[in-house]
Amino acid sequence: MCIFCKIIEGSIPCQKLYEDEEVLAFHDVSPQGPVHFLVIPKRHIPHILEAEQDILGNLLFRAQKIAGALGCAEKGARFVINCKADGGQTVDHLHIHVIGGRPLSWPPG
Ligand code: DGP
Repeated sequence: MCIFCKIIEGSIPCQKLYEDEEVLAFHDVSPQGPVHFLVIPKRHIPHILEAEQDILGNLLFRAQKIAGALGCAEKGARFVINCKADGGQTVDHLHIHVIGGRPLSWPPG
């Protein structure tokens, strides 16, 4: 079982921000800014490449709502989905990163 599935089942703790039938959001264990949380599907979908339209919409909509609730509406934030090796994905369970609370540089290295 992957690490995010263990978080979903509760065997690994997380700082939960939001949960419904399909989606879980929690703070990243290694924050890259004052705000850094992850939004994941409860169903194990390894990469964005396998995800269907409805769940992608739900994840992104929830990321948007939580970012606003955490104070990112005025100055914005970075919404990122890493995919496989070239994308820098280290946990093979689809997740959206939302990083905010400070200015971020572009492009990534
Ligand atoms: P990525 O490189 O896109 O696959 O990012 C994976 C992220 O997951 C990384 O920012 C750290 C985070 N992460 C890994 N393990 C855990 C964990 O056990 N708990 C939490 N809250 N975050 C984790």
